[in-house]
Amino acid sequence: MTIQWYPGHMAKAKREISERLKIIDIVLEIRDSRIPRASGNPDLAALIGGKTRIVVLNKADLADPVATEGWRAALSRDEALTVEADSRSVAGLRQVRAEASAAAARLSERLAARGRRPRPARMLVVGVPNVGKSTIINRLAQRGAARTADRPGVTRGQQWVTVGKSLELLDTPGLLWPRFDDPEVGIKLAVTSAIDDRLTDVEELCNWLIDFLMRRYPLELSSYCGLDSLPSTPGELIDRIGRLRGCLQSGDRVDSRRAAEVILRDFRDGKIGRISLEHPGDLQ
Ligand SMILES: Nc1nc2c(ncn2[C@@H]2O[C@H](COP(=O)(O)OP(=O)(O)OP(=O)(O)O)[C@@H](O)[C@H]2O)c(=O)[nH]1
Ligand SMILES: [Mg+2]
Repeated sequence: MTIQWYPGHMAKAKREISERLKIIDIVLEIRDSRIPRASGNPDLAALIGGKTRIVVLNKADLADPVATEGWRAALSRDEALTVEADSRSVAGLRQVRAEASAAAARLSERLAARGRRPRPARMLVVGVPNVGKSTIINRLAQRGAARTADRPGVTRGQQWVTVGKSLELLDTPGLLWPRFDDPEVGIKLAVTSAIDDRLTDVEELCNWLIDFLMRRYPLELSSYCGLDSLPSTPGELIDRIGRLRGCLQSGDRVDSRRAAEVILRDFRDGKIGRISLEHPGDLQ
């Protein structure tokens, strides 16, 4: 998961995805519901061209449901059919499965209308690191239950798994590089664990997160730290939380690095609440 996106890596990932796309009909683009913009890819639409694209807002269980519904509506209107998912459960992927099957059915109707031989639609899963690509592939494929034979003639040795009657899933995901047009994108990806903590400054991430929560989710933040009123700066609040959680070093001082790690972990586990770091209205 530790990936530094140098231009060379990006070019390679782009080539790999373009290569795989040649035989693909449907692209399942996985985004993180907490950051639907930052976890999107600026070049994907152009790479996909006229193929069917379905955007999945995954980890919806961790995001603010009002924001997610707003994103779902906005993205469905402006970009591509968008559904939300919680891929930890079968039920959480029901909508994804239904839309993918519907897209496959439309493809076979189109083939039939053109007098072509019907065949299963082929789907590829793509997304930024750690967004849930493998979890979704395993769940859609019900791994082990319905694996199709390797078909080197068509796919040069790639593994396909069947999903329903008329859909096949390529069982290796395509890794997307993030957007680079906005410096906050990197911070948001790191806060939601799409970038390894060893490559970032956890104290800076925590400061950014607490500052955001103080402005946008003060009630959730108050109840998380058990305080009726919040101090005026992120630094003071992190200090308070560090003290409450026993993140202390010699001289009874708060170990700010440990405090940052605890706070980030709690956020990622959903313990601060269902929080979205991007809201559809923010862009207007
Ligand atoms: N809460 C929650 N966690 C999820 C969801 N989907 C996946 N996860 C968790 O997110 C982590 C990453 O999931 P993966 O499926 O490995 O993600 P990936 O995109 O394949 O990651 P890479 O292969 O590293 O790029 C795992 O700990 C999953 O259990 C979801 O809908 N909700
Ligand atoms: Mg994976």
